[in-house]
Order: sequence, then C-alpha cells, then structure tokens
Amino acid sequence: MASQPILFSGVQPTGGGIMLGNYMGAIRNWVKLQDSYNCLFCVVDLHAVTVRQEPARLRELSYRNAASYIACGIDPERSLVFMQSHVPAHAELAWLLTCNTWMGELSRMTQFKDKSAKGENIGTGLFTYPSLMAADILLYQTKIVPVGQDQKQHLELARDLAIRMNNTYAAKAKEPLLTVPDVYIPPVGARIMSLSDPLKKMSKSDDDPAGTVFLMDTDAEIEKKFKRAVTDSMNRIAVSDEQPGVKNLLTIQSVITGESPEACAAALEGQGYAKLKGRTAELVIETLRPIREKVHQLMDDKTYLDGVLKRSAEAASARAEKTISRVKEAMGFVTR
Ligand code: AQP
Repeated sequence: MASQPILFSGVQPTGGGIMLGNYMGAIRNWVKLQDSYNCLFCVVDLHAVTVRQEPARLRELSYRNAASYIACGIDPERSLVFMQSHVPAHAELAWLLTCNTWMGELSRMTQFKDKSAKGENIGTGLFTYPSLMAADILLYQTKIVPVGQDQKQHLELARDLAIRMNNTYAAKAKEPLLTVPDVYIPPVGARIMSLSDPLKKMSKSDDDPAGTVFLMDTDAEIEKKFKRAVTDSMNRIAVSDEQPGVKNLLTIQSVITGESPEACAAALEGQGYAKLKGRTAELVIETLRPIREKVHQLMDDKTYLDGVLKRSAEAASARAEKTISRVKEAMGFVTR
C-alpha cells in the first residue's frame, strides 16, 4: 500500500451535515479509488470555521463526518480517517503557502465571491481558505484529489502553488519539494443540483433545506423532498439543458444504477414526472438507508471513532512532518 500513489480528500463538517452531492461528487469515488491509492480522508474542520460555527454542533458534525466516511465504505484499516485540526502541520504549511499566494489569485475564487456575498463580517480565513486547501493536499505529496466540480478552481491553485514553491525554493534540488496533484472529477455526479432550484448546486449549508437530501434524512423526508422537486411543464423525460430539474433527477439515477442518464430516461419513456420522482426517491432511499443505519451505530461508539481518529492522526502527522521540514529548510528557516 505504501508504494501506491497518494490520494487526499475531505468534506467540511458544516450545515446540515454530509448530503447527496458530497456523496455522489466525492465520497462514493473515494470508496472506489481506495483499492488503487494510499488514501487519506480528512474531516476538514479548520475549513469549517472560515464561517461562524456553533461549537457543540461543530463537534457533533465532525464526529458524524468521520462516521459517515466509514459508513459509506471507507475502510479505516486501509485508509487514514482523521481530523484536520489534529495535525497542526496543515495550519503551518498553510501559512507558508499563504505568503506565496497572490491577492489577485484569491480574489478570483468564485466560492469566496459566493460565500462572502452572504455575510456582513467576512473573516480573512474565508479569503485565504484556498491556501489552506492547497496545504492539505501538498502536505502529503498527494497525486490525486477526487472532488466535485465546484472544487476545480481551488485545485488549480494548489497545482500552481506546488509549481511555484518548487521553482522558487527548490529549482536546483534533485527532487521537487512538492508533488503537483491531479484532480479527479467523476464523469457523472460531479455537480448535483438543488431539488428546489435546479440551476443552483445542492449544498449542505443552503438556507432552503428542501433542496438538499442529507445523508441522515429519514426515508419519509427523502421521499417528500423528491416529490416536491422542481421540474418543468414540458412533460418529457429527456436529458436536456432546457430541463435542468429532470436532468438532475436522471443524473442522480445514473450515479446509482451505473446506467447512462439517457438510458435512465429511456427506461421511463412515456411516463409522467411523478414516476420519475418516485423512482429516483426509491433508488436514493435504498442507497442511503444502510449508510444512515451504520452512522447511527458508529456515533454510539465514540471509543471506536476516537481510536480510529487518533491512530490516523499520528500516522498522518508523521508523514506531514517530512514535507514541512523540507519546505522550511528550503525556505531558509533555521533547523531545530
Ligand atoms: N452539489 C454537489 N455535487 C457534487 N459534488 C459536490 N460537492 C459539494 N457539493 C456538491 C463536493 O463535496 C466535497 C466536499 O465539499 P465541501 O465540504 O468542501 O464543501 P463545498 O464544496 O462548499 O460543498 P457544500 O456541501 O456546498 O458545503 P458548504 O455548504 O458547507 O459550503 C467536495 O469534493 C465538493 O466538490
């Protein structure tokens, strides 16, 4: 396993907790890639506090993220599952990278523009968030980062920063200081849309919870959300950009069944939207029910979760330390 290329990814413990988009765009692919990569799956709690979090809720959601990774199929015997805040090197490398990140680069980030538009007091952490994300990835000499479409711009910055650090501080070194990571965006499911506004991405912090299916929603809640999903008045089940609501439901079906969205549409030919919504709800309920049950079990066994988190953080810290030492030495810091 140690000789396999390194994979890093994470989800923020925010909003209503992990939702269908996080599962389809990211976590589901982590599970598949686990056999071919040496994997680190992080609960990115330092990212969560870039917007104000209620402390008790943050703690609960952080545990729940870790439990959800395992419940979705991450094997903690093979992959590391840990809290970002348990490995201080994330924050340390983030500072070194922040000092090499340009204001113009951060100002262009669409996620900063979207999230800062919502609040009055914008913390500077929200602005420098992409440098912390680059640190998360570069700290482990990561080769591949499986994420949804919305993270592509941040990944490009992480690549640029790796190249910049290599050229600035290690141009003559035999080995690059930092591995330049590749992004893995799944062909289907990389951008699941809100059920109540299919022109907007599904989000765990959406003000309107009706648009988001959470991992911990009950069967009845999931059914209700799909029943009310916004479609259109064309009464045609087809994969078309003119019908974003219908396309979104077919995409969700496609991720679960492994059939193309067009094949999912063909299977429902001549049927109404009630059938389309009902079938989609059925598939999602069957997928999420066993995961939800397992999360409940794991949340009742904090001793087990704490053990996984501790073991993983120790292993991650040892690996992170190697990169941090090299970067600091290359930048000219006095060695301890
Ligand atoms: N709608 C989505 N469809 C597919 N993938 C998605 N991801 C997020 N939304 C969708 C992917 O999930 C992973 C974790 O996301 P994150 O926790 O870093 O936060 P985010 O990208 O900002 O997504 P959210 O759910 O909207 O979080 P909040 O509301 O807290 O900001 C990433 O790989 C992401 O691409």
